[in-house]
Amino acid sequence: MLKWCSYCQQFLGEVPDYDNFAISHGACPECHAATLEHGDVDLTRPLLLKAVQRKLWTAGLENNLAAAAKVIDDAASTGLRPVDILIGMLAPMLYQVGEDWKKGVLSVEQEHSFTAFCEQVIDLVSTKIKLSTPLNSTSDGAILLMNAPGNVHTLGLRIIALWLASKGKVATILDKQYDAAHLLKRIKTTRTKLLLISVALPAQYNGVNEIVERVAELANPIRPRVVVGGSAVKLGLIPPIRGADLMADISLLS
Ligand code: B12
Ligand SMILES: [Zn+2]
Repeated sequence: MLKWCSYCQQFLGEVPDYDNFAISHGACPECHAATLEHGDVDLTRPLLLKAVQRKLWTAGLENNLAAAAKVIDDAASTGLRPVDILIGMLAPMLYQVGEDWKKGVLSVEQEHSFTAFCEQVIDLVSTKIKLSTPLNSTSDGAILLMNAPGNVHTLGLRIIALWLASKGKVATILDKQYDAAHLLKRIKTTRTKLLLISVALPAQYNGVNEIVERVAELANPIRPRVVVGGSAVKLGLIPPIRGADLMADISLLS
């Protein structure tokens, strides 16, 4: 489920079940403290979140980018962060599209059209985030993001890079397949501290395992932390990988 703060409307992360994309409400630590103090509860907030989600879904089905831009702008004017809309609404919509496509509710063309729409929404939000990222943002050391060998699902990587950017962390997406030798060289030259690998299908497990084994051969100060996520992890389809942490939700990283 998708947990949002009912008060300031920040996306707080996902909670099990990870294949249920209903919005659940909670309070972030700041708002929790404030509600204990003042005791006031604003029930209009959860309603607003659901309306944003519904309008965005309709815009996606109609491939209406202008409508999506308006939904995002209107939501932003009430305090919703565009990046939270991506990670807490758009990403789960893509999951829903996958389910609907599997059940035959959506055709392959509709699935492709929705995916292309999401690419454009990410482009849109990407410009907004670049505008609003503080200039003095710092990075904890290089972060590299890559797909598991053979994984062609690219939207997740883009959303994660934007989410990290919103936290002032610069992450580079390796957009072509690197062989292990190139990857290790890149890790050394960029002093990578964190390697994030995205795996969509269980069949991509072996390729990830091989990469993790090679990274594990690096000496300690050079060796980055390796975190593996993606839909195969979220849905519990792959076993643990020695030398890497499996993480269902990127917001667990902070
Ligand atoms: C769009 C899509 C495609 C597009 C991709 C286009 C593109 N440019 O990305 C295309 C048509 C190319 C495609 C192809 C295939 N797809 Co596809 N696809 C999808 C769909 C509908 C959406 C994917 C997506 O973008 N999701 C949204 C993103 C944001 O989610 P995400 O990648 O999981 O990332 C989030 C988290 O997992 C996490 N995360 C991701 N990576 C990482 C990494 C780390 C370190 C961490 C911490 C977190 C993290 O953060 C992200 C933000 O929340 C999914 C449905 C689904 N359940 O996701 C199916 C889906 C993933 N595809 C599926 C399949 C079967 C395929 C194909 C094999 C064949 C097919 N029939 O379409 C091929 C082969 C792909 C391959 N070799 O990798 C299946 C996988 C089934 C399974 N569990 O094994 C799914 C689940 C559809 C389904 N319901 O059956 N696909
Ligand atoms: Zn809050």
